[in-house]
Amino acid sequence: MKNNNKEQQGKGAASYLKLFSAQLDLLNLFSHALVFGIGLLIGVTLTFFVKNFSLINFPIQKFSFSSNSLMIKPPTSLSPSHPIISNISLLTSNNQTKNESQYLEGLVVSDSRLRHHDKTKPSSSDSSSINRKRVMNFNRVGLREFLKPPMAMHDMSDEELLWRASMVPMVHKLPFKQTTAKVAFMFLTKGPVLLAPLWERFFKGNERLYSIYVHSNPSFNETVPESSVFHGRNIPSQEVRWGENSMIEAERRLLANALLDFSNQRFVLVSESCIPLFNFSTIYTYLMNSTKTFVEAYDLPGEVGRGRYTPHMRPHIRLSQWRKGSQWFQIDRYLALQIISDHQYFPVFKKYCNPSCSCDEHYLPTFVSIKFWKRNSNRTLTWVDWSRGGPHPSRYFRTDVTIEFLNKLRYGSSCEYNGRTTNICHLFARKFTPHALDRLLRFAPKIMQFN
Ligand SMILES: *[C@@H]1O[C@H](CO)[C@@H](O)[C@H](O)[C@H]1NC(C)=O
Ligand SMILES: *[C@@H]1O[C@H](CO)[C@@H](O)[C@H](O)[C@H]1NC(C)=O
Ligand SMILES: *[C@@H]1O[C@H](CO)[C@@H](O)[C@H](O)[C@H]1NC(C)=O
Ligand SMILES: *[C@@H]1O[C@H](CO)[C@@H](O)[C@H](O)[C@H]1NC(C)=O
Ligand SMILES: *[C@@H]1O[C@H](CO)[C@@H](O)[C@H](O)[C@H]1NC(C)=O
Ligand SMILES: *[C@@H]1O[C@H](CO)[C@@H](O)[C@H](O)[C@H]1NC(C)=O
Ligand SMILES: CC(=O)N[C@H]1CO[C@H](CO)[C@@H](O)[C@@H]1O
Repeated sequence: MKNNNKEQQGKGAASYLKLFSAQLDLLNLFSHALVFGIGLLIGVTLTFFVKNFSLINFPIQKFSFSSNSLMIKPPTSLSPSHPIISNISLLTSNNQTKNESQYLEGLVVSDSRLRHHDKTKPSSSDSSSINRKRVMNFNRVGLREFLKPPMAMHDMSDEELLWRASMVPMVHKLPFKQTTAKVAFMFLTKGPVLLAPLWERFFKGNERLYSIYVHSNPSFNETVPESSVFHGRNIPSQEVRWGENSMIEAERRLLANALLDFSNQRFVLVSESCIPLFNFSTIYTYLMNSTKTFVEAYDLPGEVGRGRYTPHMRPHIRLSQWRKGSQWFQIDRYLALQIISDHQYFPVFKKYCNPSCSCDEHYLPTFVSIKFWKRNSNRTLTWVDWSRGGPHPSRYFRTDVTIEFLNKLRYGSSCEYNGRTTNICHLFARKFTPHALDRLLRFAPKIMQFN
Protein backbone atom coordinates (compact mmCIF):
# COMPACT_ATOMS: atom_id res chain seq x y z
CA MET A 1 0.00 0.00 0.00
CA LYS A 2 2.85 2.26 0.88
CA ASN A 3 4.62 1.45 -2.36
CA ASN A 4 1.55 2.20 -4.28
CA ASN A 5 1.32 5.51 -2.53
CA LYS A 6 4.90 6.33 -3.31
CA GLU A 7 4.38 5.69 -7.00
CA GLN A 8 1.48 7.99 -7.01
CA GLN A 9 3.48 10.51 -5.09
CA GLY A 10 5.94 10.71 -7.98
CA LYS A 11 3.14 11.56 -10.32
CA GLY A 12 2.46 14.78 -8.47
CA ALA A 13 0.07 16.10 -5.88
CA ALA A 14 2.80 15.14 -3.45
CA SER A 15 1.78 16.95 -0.33
CA TYR A 16 -1.80 15.82 -0.52
CA LEU A 17 -0.81 12.17 -0.88
CA LYS A 18 1.75 12.38 1.86
CA LEU A 19 -0.97 13.51 4.12
CA PHE A 20 -3.21 10.75 2.85
CA SER A 21 -0.56 8.12 3.43
CA ALA A 22 0.12 9.42 6.91
CA GLN A 23 -3.56 9.25 7.62
CA LEU A 24 -3.69 5.66 6.45
CA ASP A 25 -0.79 4.73 8.68
CA LEU A 26 -2.46 6.46 11.55
CA LEU A 27 -5.69 4.68 10.75
CA ASN A 28 -3.91 1.34 10.64
CA LEU A 29 -2.24 2.03 13.94
CA PHE A 30 -5.48 3.19 15.39
CA SER A 31 -7.41 0.10 14.32
CA HIS A 32 -4.69 -2.09 15.76
CA ALA A 33 -4.85 -0.22 19.00
CA LEU A 34 -8.63 -0.49 19.02
CA VAL A 35 -8.56 -4.22 18.41
CA PHE A 36 -5.99 -4.65 21.10
CA GLY A 37 -8.06 -2.55 23.46
CA ILE A 38 -11.19 -4.62 22.88
CA GLY A 39 -9.26 -7.81 23.35
CA LEU A 40 -7.69 -6.53 26.54
CA LEU A 41 -11.06 -5.46 27.89
CA ILE A 42 -12.59 -8.88 27.24
CA GLY A 43 -9.59 -10.58 28.73
CA VAL A 44 -9.75 -8.49 31.87
CA THR A 45 -13.49 -9.09 32.19
CA LEU A 46 -13.03 -12.83 31.79
CA THR A 47 -10.28 -12.92 34.36
CA PHE A 48 -12.45 -10.95 36.75
CA PHE A 49 -15.41 -13.29 36.35
CA VAL A 50 -13.35 -16.41 36.57
CA LYS A 51 -11.80 -15.19 39.77
CA ASN A 52 -15.23 -14.82 41.27
CA PHE A 53 -16.36 -18.34 40.52
CA SER A 54 -14.58 -21.35 41.84
CA LEU A 55 -16.30 -23.64 39.42
CA ILE A 56 -15.21 -22.92 35.92
CA ASN A 57 -17.43 -24.01 33.15
CA PHE A 58 -16.21 -22.10 30.22
CA PRO A 59 -18.09 -23.16 27.17
CA ILE A 60 -15.85 -22.22 24.29
CA GLN A 61 -17.61 -23.88 21.46
CA LYS A 62 -16.52 -24.87 18.06
CA PHE A 63 -18.58 -23.45 15.34
CA SER A 64 -18.93 -24.68 11.85
CA PHE A 65 -19.75 -22.63 8.84
CA SER A 66 -21.44 -23.51 5.66
CA SER A 67 -21.27 -20.62 3.25
CA ASN A 68 -22.85 -17.68 5.07
CA SER A 69 -24.92 -19.47 7.67
CA LEU A 70 -23.95 -19.02 11.27
CA MET A 71 -24.59 -21.85 13.67
CA ILE A 72 -24.60 -21.14 17.35
CA LYS A 73 -24.47 -24.12 19.64
CA PRO A 74 -25.67 -23.62 23.19
CA PRO A 75 -23.18 -24.35 25.95
CA THR A 76 -23.10 -28.11 26.46
CA SER A 77 -23.42 -27.97 30.20
CA LEU A 78 -24.68 -25.10 32.25
CA SER A 79 -23.58 -25.12 35.81
CA PRO A 80 -26.76 -25.04 37.88
CA SER A 81 -24.87 -23.43 40.73
CA HIS A 82 -24.47 -20.26 38.67
CA PRO A 83 -27.82 -19.90 37.01
CA ILE A 84 -27.54 -16.23 36.25
CA ILE A 85 -24.17 -15.67 34.64
CA SER A 86 -23.40 -17.48 31.45
CA ASN A 87 -21.47 -16.83 28.33
CA ILE A 88 -21.46 -17.82 24.75
CA SER A 89 -18.72 -17.89 22.19
CA LEU A 90 -19.63 -16.26 18.98
CA LEU A 91 -17.73 -16.93 15.83
CA THR A 92 -18.09 -15.05 12.64
CA SER A 93 -16.47 -15.85 9.36
CA ASN A 94 -14.37 -12.95 8.28
CA ASN A 95 -11.14 -13.32 6.39
CA GLN A 96 -10.40 -9.61 6.45
CA THR A 97 -9.97 -9.46 10.18
CA LYS A 98 -7.62 -12.37 10.65
CA ASN A 99 -5.45 -10.17 12.80
CA GLU A 100 -8.30 -9.18 15.04
CA SER A 101 -9.15 -12.82 15.62
CA GLN A 102 -5.57 -13.56 16.56
CA TYR A 103 -5.58 -10.79 19.09
CA LEU A 104 -8.84 -11.94 20.57
CA GLU A 105 -7.91 -15.59 20.74
CA GLY A 106 -4.61 -14.77 22.35
CA LEU A 107 -6.32 -12.84 25.09
CA VAL A 108 -9.23 -15.17 25.60
CA VAL A 109 -6.97 -18.06 26.47
CA SER A 110 -4.41 -15.94 28.33
CA ASP A 111 -5.86 -17.02 31.66
CA SER A 112 -4.14 -20.25 32.62
CA ARG A 113 -7.34 -21.87 33.86
CA LEU A 114 -9.08 -21.05 30.66
CA ARG A 115 -6.19 -22.28 28.57
CA HIS A 116 -6.26 -25.52 30.46
CA HIS A 117 -9.93 -25.90 29.72
CA ASP A 118 -9.39 -24.98 26.11
CA LYS A 119 -6.89 -27.80 25.69
CA THR A 120 -9.65 -30.32 26.12
CA LYS A 121 -11.11 -29.06 22.91
CA PRO A 122 -9.48 -28.74 19.50
CA SER A 123 -7.37 -25.64 19.56
CA SER A 124 -9.03 -22.73 17.87
CA SER A 125 -5.88 -21.93 15.92
CA ASP A 126 -6.23 -25.31 14.21
CA SER A 127 -9.34 -24.18 12.44
CA SER A 128 -7.24 -22.60 9.67
CA SER A 129 -7.84 -19.31 11.47
CA ILE A 130 -10.74 -18.50 9.23
CA ASN A 131 -12.98 -17.53 12.02
CA ARG A 132 -13.11 -14.61 14.27
CA LYS A 133 -14.10 -15.47 17.76
CA ARG A 134 -15.92 -13.10 20.02
CA VAL A 135 -16.72 -14.01 23.59
CA MET A 136 -19.67 -12.21 25.08
CA ASN A 137 -20.83 -12.07 28.64
CA PHE A 138 -24.46 -11.45 29.51
CA ASN A 139 -26.93 -12.02 32.28
CA ARG A 140 -28.67 -15.27 31.66
CA VAL A 141 -32.42 -15.31 32.08
CA GLY A 142 -33.04 -18.86 33.19
CA LEU A 143 -36.57 -20.13 33.56
CA ARG A 144 -36.59 -19.53 37.28
CA GLU A 145 -35.46 -15.94 36.73
CA PHE A 146 -38.00 -15.56 33.97
CA LEU A 147 -40.88 -16.74 36.14
CA LYS A 148 -39.92 -14.65 39.14
CA PRO A 149 -42.39 -11.80 39.69
CA PRO A 150 -40.63 -8.69 38.46
CA MET A 151 -40.34 -5.56 40.54
CA ALA A 152 -43.29 -3.23 40.22
CA MET A 153 -40.97 -0.37 39.26
CA HIS A 154 -38.97 -0.63 36.05
CA ASP A 155 -37.59 1.56 33.28
CA MET A 156 -39.63 0.30 30.34
CA SER A 157 -41.57 2.77 28.26
CA ASP A 158 -45.29 2.09 27.77
CA GLU A 159 -44.60 0.81 24.29
CA GLU A 160 -41.92 -1.57 25.53
CA LEU A 161 -44.04 -2.67 28.47
CA LEU A 162 -47.13 -3.47 26.41
CA TRP A 163 -45.11 -5.39 23.87
CA ARG A 164 -43.36 -7.43 26.50
CA ALA A 165 -46.50 -8.11 28.49
CA SER A 166 -48.38 -9.25 25.39
CA MET A 167 -46.19 -12.33 24.93
CA VAL A 168 -48.01 -15.60 25.37
CA PRO A 169 -46.52 -19.09 25.46
CA MET A 170 -47.77 -21.26 22.62
CA VAL A 171 -46.79 -24.43 24.44
CA HIS A 172 -49.47 -25.03 27.03
CA LYS A 173 -47.81 -27.80 28.98
CA LEU A 174 -45.79 -26.22 31.77
CA PRO A 175 -42.16 -27.30 32.13
CA PHE A 176 -42.35 -26.59 35.87
CA LYS A 177 -44.63 -27.24 38.77
CA GLN A 178 -47.79 -25.19 38.53
CA THR A 179 -47.53 -22.17 40.74
CA THR A 180 -50.46 -21.01 42.81
CA ALA A 181 -52.69 -18.70 40.85
CA LYS A 182 -52.80 -15.15 42.13
CA VAL A 183 -55.30 -12.33 41.91
CA ALA A 184 -53.77 -9.04 40.81
CA PHE A 185 -55.33 -6.13 42.67
CA MET A 186 -54.72 -3.03 40.62
CA PHE A 187 -55.27 0.23 42.46
CA LEU A 188 -55.91 3.21 40.22
CA THR A 189 -55.56 6.19 42.55
CA LYS A 190 -54.81 9.88 42.62
CA GLY A 191 -52.60 9.70 45.68
CA PRO A 192 -52.45 7.23 48.52
CA VAL A 193 -54.71 4.21 48.89
CA LEU A 194 -57.04 5.96 51.31
CA LEU A 195 -58.52 2.86 52.86
CA ALA A 196 -55.20 1.03 53.04
CA PRO A 197 -55.66 -0.12 56.68
CA LEU A 198 -58.80 -2.01 55.69
CA TRP A 199 -57.09 -3.60 52.70
CA GLU A 200 -54.13 -4.56 54.88
CA ARG A 201 -56.49 -6.51 57.11
CA PHE A 202 -58.09 -8.05 54.06
CA PHE A 203 -54.81 -9.27 52.57
CA LYS A 204 -53.26 -10.42 55.84
CA GLY A 205 -52.46 -14.12 55.90
CA ASN A 206 -53.05 -14.61 52.18
CA GLU A 207 -49.58 -13.93 50.92
CA ARG A 208 -48.74 -15.78 47.70
CA LEU A 209 -52.37 -15.55 46.57
CA TYR A 210 -52.38 -11.93 45.47
CA SER A 211 -50.23 -9.24 43.96
CA ILE A 212 -50.74 -5.50 44.27
CA TYR A 213 -50.08 -2.79 41.71
CA VAL A 214 -50.64 0.89 42.36
CA HIS A 215 -50.95 3.54 39.66
CA SER A 216 -51.03 6.96 41.26
CA ASN A 217 -50.42 10.44 39.97
CA PRO A 218 -46.70 10.79 39.15
CA SER A 219 -46.47 13.85 41.39
CA PHE A 220 -47.52 11.74 44.38
CA ASN A 221 -44.37 11.11 46.36
CA GLU A 222 -45.48 10.08 49.82
CA THR A 223 -43.53 7.10 51.04
CA VAL A 224 -45.34 3.95 52.05
CA PRO A 225 -44.00 2.26 55.21
CA GLU A 226 -42.05 -0.92 54.59
CA SER A 227 -44.45 -2.93 56.71
CA SER A 228 -47.32 -2.12 54.35
CA VAL A 229 -48.47 -4.47 51.61
CA PHE A 230 -48.47 -1.40 49.36
CA HIS A 231 -44.77 -0.78 49.90
CA GLY A 232 -42.84 -0.83 46.62
CA ARG A 233 -45.95 -1.65 44.62
CA ASN A 234 -46.14 1.58 42.63
CA ILE A 235 -45.75 1.08 38.91
CA PRO A 236 -44.29 3.73 36.57
CA SER A 237 -47.28 6.04 36.21
CA GLN A 238 -48.48 8.91 34.08
CA GLU A 239 -50.93 11.68 34.74
CA VAL A 240 -54.54 10.57 34.49
CA ARG A 241 -57.48 12.79 33.65
CA TRP A 242 -60.75 11.29 34.73
CA GLY A 243 -62.92 10.37 31.79
CA GLU A 244 -60.16 10.83 29.22
CA ASN A 245 -58.10 8.35 27.27
CA SER A 246 -55.24 8.69 29.73
CA MET A 247 -57.49 6.70 32.06
CA ILE A 248 -57.63 3.78 29.63
CA GLU A 249 -53.89 4.06 29.16
CA ALA A 250 -53.44 3.81 32.93
CA GLU A 251 -55.68 0.72 33.03
CA ARG A 252 -53.68 -0.88 30.22
CA ARG A 253 -50.47 0.04 32.04
CA LEU A 254 -51.71 -1.64 35.20
CA LEU A 255 -52.80 -4.72 33.29
CA ALA A 256 -49.50 -4.95 31.44
CA ASN A 257 -47.50 -4.69 34.64
CA ALA A 258 -49.64 -7.34 36.29
CA LEU A 259 -49.31 -9.61 33.23
CA LEU A 260 -45.53 -9.65 33.65
CA ASP A 261 -46.11 -11.96 36.61
CA PHE A 262 -47.17 -15.29 35.14
CA SER A 263 -48.90 -16.40 38.31
CA ASN A 264 -51.46 -13.59 38.07
CA GLN A 265 -54.61 -15.19 36.69
CA ARG A 266 -57.34 -12.72 37.67
CA PHE A 267 -57.19 -8.95 37.41
CA VAL A 268 -59.24 -6.63 39.56
CA LEU A 269 -59.33 -2.88 39.05
CA VAL A 270 -60.07 -0.93 42.21
CA SER A 271 -60.02 2.72 43.17
CA GLU A 272 -58.83 4.35 46.36
CA SER A 273 -62.43 4.55 47.53
CA CYS A 274 -63.21 0.87 46.99
CA ILE A 275 -63.64 -1.60 49.83
CA PRO A 276 -63.82 -5.39 49.83
CA LEU A 277 -67.20 -6.77 50.94
CA PHE A 278 -66.05 -10.32 51.77
CA ASN A 279 -62.97 -11.93 53.20
CA PHE A 280 -60.08 -12.87 50.98
CA SER A 281 -60.87 -16.56 50.62
CA THR A 282 -64.45 -15.87 49.49
CA ILE A 283 -63.35 -13.28 46.94
CA TYR A 284 -60.48 -15.44 45.71
CA THR A 285 -62.70 -18.47 45.13
CA TYR A 286 -65.45 -16.41 43.51
CA LEU A 287 -63.00 -14.92 41.01
CA MET A 288 -61.04 -18.08 40.34
CA ASN A 289 -64.06 -20.33 39.92
CA SER A 290 -65.97 -17.99 37.67
CA THR A 291 -66.45 -19.12 34.10
CA LYS A 292 -67.15 -15.54 33.06
CA THR A 293 -65.38 -12.21 33.08
CA PHE A 294 -66.91 -9.19 34.79
CA VAL A 295 -66.96 -6.18 32.52
CA GLU A 296 -70.21 -4.30 32.88
CA ALA A 297 -71.80 -3.62 29.51
CA TYR A 298 -75.25 -2.37 28.60
CA ASP A 299 -76.90 -0.47 25.82
CA LEU A 300 -78.29 2.82 27.10
CA PRO A 301 -80.39 5.04 24.88
CA GLY A 302 -80.15 8.78 25.53
CA GLU A 303 -77.57 11.44 26.02
CA VAL A 304 -75.17 9.72 28.41
CA GLY A 305 -75.31 6.41 26.55
CA ARG A 306 -75.76 6.24 22.80
CA GLY A 307 -75.51 10.03 22.74
CA ARG A 308 -71.77 9.74 23.28
CA TYR A 309 -71.30 7.71 20.11
CA THR A 310 -70.07 9.47 17.02
CA PRO A 311 -70.65 8.18 13.45
CA HIS A 312 -66.96 8.94 12.76
CA MET A 313 -66.26 5.62 14.48
CA ARG A 314 -67.84 3.76 11.59
CA PRO A 315 -67.02 1.23 10.20
CA HIS A 316 -64.93 0.05 13.14
CA ILE A 317 -67.68 0.63 15.67
CA ARG A 318 -71.38 0.88 14.82
CA LEU A 319 -73.99 2.49 17.01
CA SER A 320 -75.60 -0.89 17.69
CA GLN A 321 -72.27 -2.06 19.13
CA TRP A 322 -71.84 0.94 21.43
CA ARG A 323 -71.97 -0.03 25.10
CA LYS A 324 -71.71 1.64 28.46
CA GLY A 325 -70.56 0.30 31.81
CA SER A 326 -68.52 0.77 34.93
CA GLN A 327 -64.77 0.93 34.46
CA TRP A 328 -64.16 -1.23 37.55
CA PHE A 329 -63.71 -4.69 36.09
CA GLN A 330 -62.69 -8.18 37.21
CA ILE A 331 -61.23 -10.18 34.34
CA ASP A 332 -59.05 -13.16 33.55
CA ARG A 333 -55.63 -13.39 31.97
CA TYR A 334 -56.90 -14.06 28.48
CA LEU A 335 -59.01 -10.91 28.38
CA ALA A 336 -56.26 -8.87 30.03
CA LEU A 337 -53.92 -9.89 27.21
CA GLN A 338 -56.52 -8.97 24.61
CA ILE A 339 -57.01 -5.55 26.15
CA ILE A 340 -53.35 -4.59 26.28
CA SER A 341 -52.77 -5.74 22.71
CA ASP A 342 -55.85 -4.15 21.16
CA HIS A 343 -54.68 -2.05 18.23
CA GLN A 344 -58.01 -2.01 16.46
CA TYR A 345 -60.51 -0.31 18.75
CA PHE A 346 -58.45 1.71 21.19
CA PRO A 347 -57.00 3.95 18.44
CA VAL A 348 -60.56 4.70 17.30
CA PHE A 349 -61.45 5.78 20.81
CA LYS A 350 -58.30 7.83 21.08
CA LYS A 351 -59.19 9.62 17.89
CA TYR A 352 -62.92 10.16 18.27
CA CYS A 353 -63.82 9.75 21.93
CA ASN A 354 -63.04 13.22 23.22
CA PRO A 355 -63.27 14.13 26.91
CA SER A 356 -67.05 14.61 27.00
CA CYS A 357 -67.41 11.09 25.64
CA SER A 358 -66.22 9.49 28.92
CA CYS A 359 -64.22 6.77 27.21
CA ASP A 360 -63.54 5.04 30.51
CA GLU A 361 -67.24 4.15 30.61
CA HIS A 362 -67.38 3.03 26.98
CA TYR A 363 -64.14 1.65 25.67
CA LEU A 364 -63.99 -1.65 27.55
CA PRO A 365 -67.75 -2.31 27.52
CA THR A 366 -67.82 -1.74 23.75
CA PHE A 367 -64.59 -3.58 22.98
CA VAL A 368 -65.46 -6.60 25.13
CA SER A 369 -69.04 -6.71 23.82
CA ILE A 370 -67.88 -6.75 20.21
CA LYS A 371 -65.16 -9.35 20.53
CA PHE A 372 -65.43 -11.23 23.82
CA TRP A 373 -69.11 -11.08 24.77
CA LYS A 374 -69.40 -14.86 24.89
CA ARG A 375 -67.41 -15.14 28.07
CA ASN A 376 -68.50 -11.86 29.61
CA SER A 377 -71.17 -11.62 32.29
CA ASN A 378 -71.96 -7.99 31.34
CA ARG A 379 -71.95 -7.10 35.03
CA THR A 380 -69.34 -5.77 37.44
CA LEU A 381 -68.59 -7.06 40.92
CA THR A 382 -68.11 -3.53 42.24
CA TRP A 383 -71.19 -2.13 43.90
CA VAL A 384 -71.99 1.56 43.46
CA ASP A 385 -75.04 3.73 43.96
CA TRP A 386 -76.05 6.06 41.16
CA SER A 387 -79.61 6.46 42.46
CA ARG A 388 -79.06 9.95 43.83
CA GLY A 389 -78.38 11.21 40.30
CA GLY A 390 -75.72 13.59 39.04
CA PRO A 391 -72.35 12.91 37.48
CA HIS A 392 -70.93 11.22 40.58
CA PRO A 393 -72.16 8.23 42.55
CA SER A 394 -73.03 8.43 46.24
CA ARG A 395 -70.17 8.77 48.67
CA TYR A 396 -70.23 7.15 52.08
CA PHE A 397 -69.07 8.75 55.27
CA ARG A 398 -68.81 7.58 58.85
CA THR A 399 -72.44 7.29 59.81
CA ASP A 400 -73.44 5.63 56.56
CA VAL A 401 -71.50 2.54 57.53
CA THR A 402 -73.74 0.20 59.47
CA ILE A 403 -73.95 -3.56 59.66
CA GLU A 404 -77.33 -3.45 57.87
CA PHE A 405 -75.91 -1.30 55.10
CA LEU A 406 -72.90 -3.54 54.57
CA ASN A 407 -75.06 -6.64 54.51
CA LYS A 408 -77.33 -5.02 51.96
CA LEU A 409 -74.32 -4.54 49.69
CA ARG A 410 -73.17 -8.10 50.33
CA TYR A 411 -76.40 -9.97 49.81
CA GLY A 412 -78.97 -7.44 48.59
CA SER A 413 -79.15 -8.38 44.91
CA SER A 414 -79.72 -11.35 42.70
CA CYS A 415 -77.66 -12.38 39.71
CA GLU A 416 -76.24 -15.32 37.81
CA TYR A 417 -72.96 -17.00 38.70
CA ASN A 418 -71.71 -20.01 36.74
CA GLY A 419 -75.20 -20.70 35.49
CA ARG A 420 -76.88 -20.48 38.89
CA THR A 421 -78.75 -17.71 40.61
CA THR A 422 -76.97 -16.26 43.61
CA ASN A 423 -77.37 -13.35 46.02
CA ILE A 424 -73.63 -12.68 46.14
CA CYS A 425 -73.34 -10.27 43.24
CA HIS A 426 -70.83 -7.75 44.54
CA LEU A 427 -67.44 -8.40 46.07
CA PHE A 428 -66.36 -4.76 46.24
CA ALA A 429 -68.09 -1.44 46.81
CA ARG A 430 -67.46 2.25 46.34
CA LYS A 431 -67.27 5.13 47.11
CA PHE A 432 -66.08 5.19 50.69
CA THR A 433 -64.31 8.16 52.22
CA PRO A 434 -61.52 7.94 54.80
CA HIS A 435 -64.11 9.11 57.36
CA ALA A 436 -65.74 5.71 57.02
CA LEU A 437 -62.53 3.87 57.82
CA ASP A 438 -62.93 3.65 61.60
CA ARG A 439 -66.27 1.96 61.45
CA LEU A 440 -65.26 -0.25 58.54
CA LEU A 441 -62.32 -1.50 60.57
CA ARG A 442 -64.62 -2.13 63.50
CA PHE A 443 -67.27 -4.05 61.54
CA ALA A 444 -65.12 -5.80 58.97
CA PRO A 445 -63.64 -8.55 61.14
CA LYS A 446 -67.10 -9.40 62.44
CA ILE A 447 -69.29 -9.40 59.34
CA MET A 448 -66.74 -9.93 56.64
CA GLN A 449 -64.90 -12.51 58.72
CA PHE A 450 -61.43 -11.11 58.13
CA ASN A 451 -58.97 -13.11 60.12
C1 LIG B 1 -19.16 -18.63 31.94
O1 LIG B 1 -20.27 -19.25 32.55
C2 LIG B 1 -19.93 -20.06 33.64
C3 LIG B 1 -21.24 -20.63 34.16
O2 LIG B 1 -22.02 -21.07 33.14
C4 LIG B 1 -19.24 -19.22 34.71
O3 LIG B 1 -18.83 -20.05 35.78
C5 LIG B 1 -18.04 -18.53 34.11
O4 LIG B 1 -17.47 -17.68 35.08
C6 LIG B 1 -18.47 -17.72 32.93
N1 LIG B 1 -17.35 -17.06 32.36
C7 LIG B 1 -17.34 -15.80 32.07
C8 LIG B 1 -16.13 -15.29 31.45
O5 LIG B 1 -18.32 -15.09 32.28
C1 LIG C 1 -11.04 -17.20 3.68
O1 LIG C 1 -9.76 -17.34 3.17
C2 LIG C 1 -9.42 -18.67 2.76
C3 LIG C 1 -8.01 -18.69 2.28
O2 LIG C 1 -7.17 -18.12 3.24
C4 LIG C 1 -10.39 -19.13 1.71
O3 LIG C 1 -10.13 -20.47 1.36
C5 LIG C 1 -11.81 -19.00 2.22
O4 LIG C 1 -12.71 -19.29 1.20
C6 LIG C 1 -12.10 -17.60 2.70
N1 LIG C 1 -13.41 -17.54 3.30
C7 LIG C 1 -14.29 -16.59 3.04
C8 LIG C 1 -15.60 -16.68 3.73
O5 LIG C 1 -14.01 -15.65 2.30
C1 LIG D 1 -42.59 15.78 46.98
O1 LIG D 1 -41.45 15.91 47.79
C2 LIG D 1 -40.93 17.21 47.91
C3 LIG D 1 -39.74 17.17 48.80
O2 LIG D 1 -39.06 15.98 48.73
C4 LIG D 1 -41.98 18.16 48.47
O3 LIG D 1 -41.49 19.47 48.51
C5 LIG D 1 -43.21 18.10 47.60
O4 LIG D 1 -44.22 18.90 48.16
C6 LIG D 1 -43.68 16.68 47.49
N1 LIG D 1 -44.81 16.64 46.60
C7 LIG D 1 -45.92 16.00 46.90
C8 LIG D 1 -46.99 16.03 45.89
O5 LIG D 1 -46.07 15.43 47.95
C1 LIG E 1 -64.54 -16.16 54.92
O1 LIG E 1 -65.90 -15.88 55.01
C2 LIG E 1 -66.73 -17.01 54.83
C3 LIG E 1 -68.15 -16.53 54.90
O2 LIG E 1 -68.36 -15.45 54.05
C4 LIG E 1 -66.44 -18.04 55.89
O3 LIG E 1 -67.24 -19.17 55.68
C5 LIG E 1 -64.98 -18.41 55.83
O4 LIG E 1 -64.65 -19.29 56.89
C6 LIG E 1 -64.11 -17.19 55.93
N1 LIG E 1 -62.76 -17.56 55.68
C7 LIG E 1 -61.78 -17.29 56.53
C8 LIG E 1 -60.43 -17.77 56.15
O5 LIG E 1 -61.98 -16.70 57.56
C1 LIG F 1 -64.53 -23.76 43.27
O1 LIG F 1 -64.05 -24.88 42.57
C2 LIG F 1 -63.50 -25.88 43.39
C3 LIG F 1 -62.97 -26.97 42.52
O2 LIG F 1 -63.49 -26.92 41.25
C4 LIG F 1 -64.57 -26.41 44.35
O3 LIG F 1 -64.00 -27.35 45.20
C5 LIG F 1 -65.12 -25.26 45.14
O4 LIG F 1 -66.18 -25.69 45.94
C6 LIG F 1 -65.60 -24.17 44.23
N1 LIG F 1 -66.02 -23.06 45.03
C7 LIG F 1 -67.12 -22.39 44.79
C8 LIG F 1 -67.39 -21.25 45.71
O5 LIG F 1 -67.87 -22.65 43.88
C1 LIG G 1 -73.88 -9.73 27.21
O1 LIG G 1 -74.23 -8.82 26.20
C2 LIG G 1 -74.16 -9.33 24.90
C3 LIG G 1 -74.54 -8.25 23.93
O2 LIG G 1 -73.66 -7.18 24.01
C4 LIG G 1 -75.05 -10.53 24.74
O3 LIG G 1 -74.91 -11.08 23.45
C5 LIG G 1 -74.70 -11.58 25.78
O4 LIG G 1 -75.61 -12.65 25.70
C6 LIG G 1 -74.74 -10.96 27.15
N1 LIG G 1 -74.28 -11.92 28.12
C7 LIG G 1 -74.93 -12.22 29.23
C8 LIG G 1 -74.34 -13.25 30.11
O5 LIG G 1 -75.97 -11.65 29.53
C1 LIG H 1 -0.10 -8.25 14.33
C2 LIG H 1 -0.35 -9.18 13.22
O1 LIG H 1 -0.60 -10.35 13.41
N1 LIG H 1 -0.33 -8.66 12.03
C3 LIG H 1 -0.52 -9.43 10.83
C4 LIG H 1 -1.87 -9.09 10.19
O2 LIG H 1 -2.01 -9.83 9.01
C5 LIG H 1 -1.04 -9.57 8.03
C6 LIG H 1 -1.37 -10.35 6.78
O3 LIG H 1 -2.48 -11.16 6.92
C7 LIG H 1 0.34 -9.91 8.56
O4 LIG H 1 1.32 -9.55 7.61
C8 LIG H 1 0.57 -9.16 9.84
O5 LIG H 1 1.82 -9.54 10.41
